[in-house]
Amino acid sequence: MSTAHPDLHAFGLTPAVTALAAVHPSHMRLGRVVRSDRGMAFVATGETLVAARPSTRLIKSADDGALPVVGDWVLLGGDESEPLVEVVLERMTAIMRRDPGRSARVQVLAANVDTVLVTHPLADAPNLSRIERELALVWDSGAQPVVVLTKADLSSDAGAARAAVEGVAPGADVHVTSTVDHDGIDELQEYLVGGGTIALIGPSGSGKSTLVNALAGEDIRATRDVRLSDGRGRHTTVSRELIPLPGGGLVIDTPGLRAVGMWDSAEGLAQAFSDIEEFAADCRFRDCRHEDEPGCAVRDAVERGDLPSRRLTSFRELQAEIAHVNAEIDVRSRQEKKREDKVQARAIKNYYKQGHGHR
Ligand SMILES: Nc1nc2c(ncn2[C@@H]2O[C@H](COP(=O)(O)OP(=O)(O)OP(=O)(O)O)[C@@H](O)[C@H]2O)c(=O)[nH]1
Ligand SMILES: [Mg+2]
Ligand SMILES: [Zn+2]
Repeated sequence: MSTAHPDLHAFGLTPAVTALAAVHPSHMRLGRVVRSDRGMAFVATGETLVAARPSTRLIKSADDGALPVVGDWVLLGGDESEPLVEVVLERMTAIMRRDPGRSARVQVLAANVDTVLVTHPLADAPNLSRIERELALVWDSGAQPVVVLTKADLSSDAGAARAAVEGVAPGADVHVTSTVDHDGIDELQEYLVGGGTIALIGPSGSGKSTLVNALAGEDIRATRDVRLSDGRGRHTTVSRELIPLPGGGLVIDTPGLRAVGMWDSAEGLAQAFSDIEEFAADCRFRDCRHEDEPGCAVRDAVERGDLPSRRLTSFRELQAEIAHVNAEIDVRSRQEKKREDKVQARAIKNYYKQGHGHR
């Protein structure tokens, strides 16, 4: 059984994690990834911070997206001079998007997060489609999404903006904050009670790092300089990082996301659009696409004014995107299978060429 250092509790250690670690050989050290950078994982063991690479065995056995990411619980082997991540323990939750750099690949943004603060600024009217997309991604991760509308001090009608966002966020709490007036921050502390891990996602400049500082009660993260804050697309935060907070609980601050491509997240979509799913239960056909089928309860709801038509449009767009990515995943796995078959066929051929076999 792997033994855990007592100080790992500050990094969110739970009995469930201890149990997952217990089935592995005891010489390996348990730790949590606080940052992952170009293949190197920085792992808190409770005593110290270890920079470790994934072992060759882990790289070979790991599926797409299974290498260590921030928030992962891992087991370390190797030696002093070359520590290695030997095992990534099964994730309780994983926030995944389509890898913006490689087609038909997944990128895991963070693991083992309990609550995700989907952070959007109120300086302009909230971007509802973007919020819906991020909510689908978070629901799919298994973590609980919460919407945080920031910069209320810059909004002319924060109440109206909040109501609009509530309409696209069934099942998620919506908070309104201002770090200038210190409004709405205390309510967010409740998500840290019990030592949970929260993560912040959202566009660059939405005030994620500023919120982290407000929650910490001290400036532990660099935020964008107000005097320079006009530049678009400049990311102040450049890496995803897990930080234990002085008052308990942990937070993962992330760089602003430019693109949020859906992954294979049909379940998350259904949860993010549970209002549509409820209407759909009354559609005449079980596989109704809510397009031109007769007896469609979803289109009826739109006609009655019970469901905004933009909501149905977003749902369809995200659904189509997920179908597209699934088709790409299929093509890729077929190609990979073909390649594997070829390699195997060649190996068998060589085997016989070398005079083995009974022919
Ligand atoms: N007026 C006002 N400004 C805020 C508020 N919260 C954050 N800001 C400002 O918004 C700017 C961006 O804040 P950051 O916390 O750096 O934003 P971020 O989301 O971490 O950005 P990235 O790290 O680039 O993803 C900074 O100039 C903050 O001072 C707020 O409640 N009100
Ligand atoms: Mg930041
Ligand atoms: Zn229908």
